[in-house]
Amino acid sequence: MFPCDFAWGAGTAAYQIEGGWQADGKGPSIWDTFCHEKKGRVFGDQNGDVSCNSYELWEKDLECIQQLGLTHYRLSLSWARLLPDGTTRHVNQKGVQYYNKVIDGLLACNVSPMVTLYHFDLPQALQDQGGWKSPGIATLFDSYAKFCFQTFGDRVKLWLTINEPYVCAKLGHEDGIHAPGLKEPGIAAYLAGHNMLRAHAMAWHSYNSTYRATQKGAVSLAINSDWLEPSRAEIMRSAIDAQSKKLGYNGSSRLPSFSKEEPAILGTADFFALNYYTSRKVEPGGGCGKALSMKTDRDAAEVLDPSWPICGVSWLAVVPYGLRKLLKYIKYTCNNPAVYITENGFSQVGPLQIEDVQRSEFYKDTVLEVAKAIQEDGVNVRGYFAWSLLDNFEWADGFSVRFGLFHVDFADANRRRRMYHSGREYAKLISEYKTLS
Ligand code: GBH
Repeated sequence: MFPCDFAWGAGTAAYQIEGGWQADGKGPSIWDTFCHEKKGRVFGDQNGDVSCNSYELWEKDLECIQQLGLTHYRLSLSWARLLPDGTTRHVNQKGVQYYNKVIDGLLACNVSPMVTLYHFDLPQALQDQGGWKSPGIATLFDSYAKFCFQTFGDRVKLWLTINEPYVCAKLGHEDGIHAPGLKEPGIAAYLAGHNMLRAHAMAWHSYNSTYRATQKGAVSLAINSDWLEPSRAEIMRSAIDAQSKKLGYNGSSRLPSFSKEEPAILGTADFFALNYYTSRKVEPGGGCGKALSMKTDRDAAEVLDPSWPICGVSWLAVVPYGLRKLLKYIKYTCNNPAVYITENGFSQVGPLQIEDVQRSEFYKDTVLEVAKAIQEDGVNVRGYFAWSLLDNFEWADGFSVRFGLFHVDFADANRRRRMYHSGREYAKLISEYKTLS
């Protein structure tokens, strides 16, 4: 049913789990600043200063990974831990040692790492120079990426450059609810997103020309997508330009154009990395706003189907079948790529529920949908990564929203990890499907 080399994984991100925000020479990131600078941004004014303390308790995470029987583990590197001011002028050797320890630890247990270079945590020093809005960021990211390929690429074979450029651009630069907290609707997110794609493409080309022959890995970027049905054909540039005209914006197109002089962006994904959480019904309309914004440009309204249960956070309607539909859509619109589902999960809020039966059912249902996508629709799915290995710092929701397969006691100095029922269920699914493949 699943190919025998199918990747069974779980994921995390540096800022969400590591803590050690000032340990051993790490530089500050925009999330350190975002949480510390001002009250009212994050639930309970919490922050990731310590979080799961994976910087010190990494061995505990490895035990969790082994208990689940994972074949793969997705982690992200903290740019500012490796390069405190964001540039290769100064390398923090303690940071290099930390990630070497993690990667070697995984490999020693026969677990393959999938490494994300950027999961929302830009070095503050680079934000001070304009961050993702500044064109020069692409070259700086490329240098960081090359440094990582050079340092870890002998052992890491699956790379993701940037996690969810859309989310990072919109929440960080349009809505202001993620770091760097900018609220510049209709303009900054397009610029930031544009530069993220340029940065990704540069890094892919660097890998392709310098490292691929010897390291033999694959590089992509993680795209978050809901399943939207039915969708209405919409060409991004014409939609944005039409709204500019309607609202009397006379500058040049708010959606930057890619230059022919720069490395091509088309073709810079060796596989499709999909983060899928939820679905929406979509209806025309929503573009009648009076001000420039991505919502106005998009001119579509999202509606929840009342039959879809909401779990934990309000945005998460549980729709496992949407994943299968999306996989099929990707197969036909993207020329049948290899697909890794790099994130998928179910959250809990409120009182602790170690026997999380609903989430266990969710994983069972979802993995079945993936099986059907492979078997009945012929989608080339290569792996599935549950989000997340551990309860962690859930960005603006702080520690109030729990996505882990392991419960983490944030009141305990040792941040005790404890497997949820859903962790047991996922481990069971993995071992059963492994015997069938
Ligand atoms: C992922 O994004 C992130 O990659 C991961 O770090 C995170 O822990 C995980 O989701 C769970 O949230 O607050 O109503 O404006 C998934 C895409 C996009 C889903 C933003 C939630 C916020 C909606 N996310 N969205 S709202």
